[in-house]
Amino acid sequence: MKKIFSFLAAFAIATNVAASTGSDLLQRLEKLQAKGVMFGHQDDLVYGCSWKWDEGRSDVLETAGDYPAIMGFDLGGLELGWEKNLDGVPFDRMQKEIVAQHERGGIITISWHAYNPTNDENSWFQPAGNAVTSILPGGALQPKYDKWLDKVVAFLAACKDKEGNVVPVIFRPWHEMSGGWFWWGATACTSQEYRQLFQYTHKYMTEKGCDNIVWAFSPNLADKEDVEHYMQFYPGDEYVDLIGIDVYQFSADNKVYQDNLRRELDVVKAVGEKQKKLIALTETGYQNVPDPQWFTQTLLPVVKEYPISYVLLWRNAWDNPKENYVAAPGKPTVKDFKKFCKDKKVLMCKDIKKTR
Ligand code: BMA
Repeated sequence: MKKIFSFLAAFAIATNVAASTGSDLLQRLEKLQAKGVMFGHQDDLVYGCSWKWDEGRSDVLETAGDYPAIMGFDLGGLELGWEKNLDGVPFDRMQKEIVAQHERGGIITISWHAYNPTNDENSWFQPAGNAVTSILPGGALQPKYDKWLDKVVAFLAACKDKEGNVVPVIFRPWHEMSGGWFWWGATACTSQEYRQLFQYTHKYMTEKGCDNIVWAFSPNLADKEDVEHYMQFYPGDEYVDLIGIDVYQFSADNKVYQDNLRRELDVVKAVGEKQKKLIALTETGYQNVPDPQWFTQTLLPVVKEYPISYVLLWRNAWDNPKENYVAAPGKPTVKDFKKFCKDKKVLMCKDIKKTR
């Protein structure tokens, strides 16, 4: 009898562990992709346009009636041993919300605006010299990079649900590399060095036991996007599970934004089909959304044309009134945003929780 019990217990543990792997999440994402486009919002649970750190609040919940299916968080500052990230979000709170989102049936994506390893300045600081090669094997700061990765591994490993399973996440390191603004971007290192950085990160974290990750690769809007340009930084099929693109609207001309989106998503879709990867609009938005019908008239029509897994809108920043990307109580976009979230094709948290 005792033997049977221990066998059953071992089986239960094995199935629980399996339920939190990256490949399980990937399978779930594939099922969900057939149902619609998941709506995502960065930092949704920790602050909004007019509040910060209150528990249980969300600008999306308060305007559209449900939590986003995808919650985005950022690790920038974790590598330096900070208690709060670059936007003031305490890491222990972030872990709590990652687990809460998982337990309510939602999904998590994590970006990393890592500080510059050569001088601990922010991600946008480009020193003379090459920060990427300095942390790759053979570089003077390589051991420092391993320590950074150890912190990321420990952070993710500590995000456990009630059953003790590590929460699976979509991890999107080294994003927007095709632009020239980050120390890992196109003006700071070669595309080969970039690929090495991504590959090294993947290998190191996998060797350290991180099997809870869906790895995402996401360049940014380019003047002239084509498959060749998009693939320039691609680390390789074995390092990537999901591919995406970050595209923002910068002018009042909605058509320019839609054209940009379509141009990019055409390429992402073609690459996704060829490499057999899920695709997503990994970041988008229009600061302070001046057009009250932007969500249903500008964003939605394009999003509906593509088989994307999710669309992630950037943060309703408490610390920068310009950076408000989704509706919030009192904003002129509330009615339209609610309509967007209720669209049959758009999946919110309650729409996905049963698809495991
Ligand atoms: C950027 C901006 C910054 C922010 C960073 C990390 O795109 O929103 O203000 O610090 O993301 O969230």
